[in-house]
Amino acid sequence: MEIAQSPLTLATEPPWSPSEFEEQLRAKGAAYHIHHPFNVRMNAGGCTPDEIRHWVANRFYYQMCIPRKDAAILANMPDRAHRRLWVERILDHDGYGDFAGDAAGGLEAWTRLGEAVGLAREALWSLQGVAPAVRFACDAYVHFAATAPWQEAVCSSLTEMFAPQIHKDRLASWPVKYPWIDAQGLAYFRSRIPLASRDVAHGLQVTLAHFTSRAAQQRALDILQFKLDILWNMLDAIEKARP
Ligand code: AHQ
Repeated sequence: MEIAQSPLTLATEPPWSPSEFEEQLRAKGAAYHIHHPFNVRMNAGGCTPDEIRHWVANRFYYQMCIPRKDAAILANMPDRAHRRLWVERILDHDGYGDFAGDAAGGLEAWTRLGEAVGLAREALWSLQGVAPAVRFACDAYVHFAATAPWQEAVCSSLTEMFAPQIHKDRLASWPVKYPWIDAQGLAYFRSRIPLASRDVAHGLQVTLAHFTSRAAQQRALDILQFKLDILWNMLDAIEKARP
């Protein structure tokens, strides 16, 4: 990842205050995939049923990668207090307890989304039709999470600062634009709104505390851009490979 400004300049500049740093991180929302032409068209009702199924099937690979990515970060976390918070993310996706109802986890909720758009469980879990560039982007995210310092991997999850809005958009538009989709299938999007806010509170606390020099703060912005590029690239690939 290229540092956006010359290292010499950054080395002499004073760090941003925590609130300025957070403001800079949040300004990166301008590159969030909510603005990607495919997402804009999907939210406006411009996707065919086949394109919706294609998006759900491709995004399932990302969803499958999330708990693996989080487990890789957990393994690198030396501090029990952070692990006690981070482990929740894995359970959110893989489920917990008797794995019934909401305890079944996000991968089950996404499977219900698949069934609601006309994708059988077997077809979704077969990962057939996942575009090579989607796999590549998701695998790059898992690899980064497993090999980067845990604080940098935590920082990369902060694209979720912008996620509540994208979920709210879907909950507002899909029932109107895609009435053929059983609204029960949208439960995953609804479940993520409070979870994203909970995750971001922890992720921001780690990020604001860890990246304290101006050069380190620029590194954090570059990490966030890397993850934004992963999400944007996924929609590029999904749009290009669409049925
Ligand atoms: O459903 C999503 C999710 O569980 C996560 C975890 C988080 C991370 O650790 O990187 N990011 C994320 C995201 C989810 N949904 C995406 C969407 O558009 O539905 C957004 C994505 C994110 O903003 O990073």
